[in-house]
Amino acid sequence: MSSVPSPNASWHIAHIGLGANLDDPEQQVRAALDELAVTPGVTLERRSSLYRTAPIGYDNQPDFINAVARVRTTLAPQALLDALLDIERRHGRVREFLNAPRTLDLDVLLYEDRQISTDTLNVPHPRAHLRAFVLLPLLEVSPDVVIPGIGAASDFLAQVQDQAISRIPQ
Ligand code: PH2
Ligand code: MG
Ligand code: MG
Repeated sequence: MSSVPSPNASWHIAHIGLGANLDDPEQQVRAALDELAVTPGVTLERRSSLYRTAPIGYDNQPDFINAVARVRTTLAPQALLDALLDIERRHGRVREFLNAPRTLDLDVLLYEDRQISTDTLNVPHPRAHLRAFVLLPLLEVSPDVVIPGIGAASDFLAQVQDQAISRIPQ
């Protein structure tokens, strides 16, 4: 459940990664961005373009559609994740195996400059800097963003150049 912000709650910048590769993935991602925009305690600041990307980790599955959203939120990191999991469930997300095809995956990539490690949440996302499908849309919404404990996101672009990704024109 996402909570309603109190009048004096403070706002935090977070970056959310979106991914889908089943059941009209473009529509899944576009709809999820709209749902994020009306989530209580969340304001959508910027949405990246959509990108078509080759699957990483488990090859034998359809290409993905990926995007990144920059939000302002009054939700604490775990409450934000819970709100994202609610949206995933509404999109019929089923967890079959690690890196399996999915109707929708929403990840907290960054939450301010915080480093968080709990049973349910690892922020920054541990592989964000290794994946073109994260870095390109992330840099589109926040060109100067720094991944805490890792470095400037733009410094890692050269290392993901071999990963297939193409921006979908609006
Ligand atoms: N997500 C994964 C594993 N592999 N590959 C692409 N292209 N896009 C994804 O969103 C993705 C992936 C695990 O969350
Ligand atoms: Mg996820
Ligand atoms: Mg993921």
